[in-house]
Formats: sequence, structure tokens, C-alpha cells
Amino acid sequence: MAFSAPSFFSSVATIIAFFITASPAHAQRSDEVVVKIMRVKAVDKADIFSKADFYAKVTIAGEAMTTKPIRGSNDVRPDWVLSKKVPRGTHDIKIELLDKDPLKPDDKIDINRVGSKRDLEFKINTTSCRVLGFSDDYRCASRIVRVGGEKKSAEIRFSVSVKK
Ligand SMILES: [Ca+2]
Ligand SMILES: [Ca+2]
Repeated sequence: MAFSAPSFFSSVATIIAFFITASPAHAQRSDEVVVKIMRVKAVDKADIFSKADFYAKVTIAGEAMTTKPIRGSNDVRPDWVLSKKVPRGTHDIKIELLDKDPLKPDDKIDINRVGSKRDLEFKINTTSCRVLGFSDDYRCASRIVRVGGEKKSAEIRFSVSVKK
């Protein structure tokens, strides 16, 4: 070529190329993980003296959040919604269900059919929008139903979705 660009322009081009490839807006994209618990139903008596006082503790990417208890009901439709902003990628989620008790430590309710486990622990991939860690993978926002089998167990219906 007859025309040779001055070094100033090639430097500018290098700087622009750097910002395009290393753009923080691209690298640090974040998503909001939303866990919704739609229903909790006791399988056996969660509370030996009365009806259950269910509440949930949900941990998303290391941050634990607790709902208010719904007192005196063995079958609740709580519509609990817990969410956290996370960097795009795969993150851990834990769901624990408990029965509030004024006189002694709250009981952990079994919602995991695996004998040695009472909680649900799984992962969300916010890029592919898939819930991982169960026997089948679930798409975002699909309804997931789990039920425990030990003493003081319940059925739980929930969904995990991602807001981009
Ligand atoms: Ca109770
Ligand atoms: Ca279990």
C-alpha cells in the first residue's frame, strides 16, 4: 500500500482493540438468581403438639436468606421469593425447610428423598439457565417437586429462574 498510517493512529487502534477485547461490561456481566417456593405440604406431623410453622432458609452463592414462618398450617402456599445478584456462571443453591418452635431449637424438615440428607443442594448455571444436581436437569423457571421420606418430612414445590 502506498499510504502508511502514522504511528499515532495505530496506537489508537491498539487501545480501541484492547477495550473491545477486555471490556469489563462483557467480563463482569451479572444475573439475578430467583428462587420461588410455591408450596410446602407436610407428609407427616412436623410439630408433635400442633400444626407446622414452616419457614425456609435459602442460600444462593453463599448468602443465606430466611423467610418469615407461616404459623399453624401443614399445607401452605407461601409464594416466598428469594433472590441474589451473581456474576454470570454456575452457583450453589441450598434450600432448607424448618419448623419454628418457641421452646426448643427449630426442627429441620426432610425435603430430600436421600436418606442421610434433609436439605436440597444443587446448582444453577445462569448462562445456560439450567438447574443442575438432581437426577434430571431442569430448565429455568420449571416447577421442581421434592419430597422427603424420613420422620418430619414434607413435599416442597419451587422454581429457580434467572433474570438477565
Ligand atoms: Ca412448630
Ligand atoms: Ca432425607
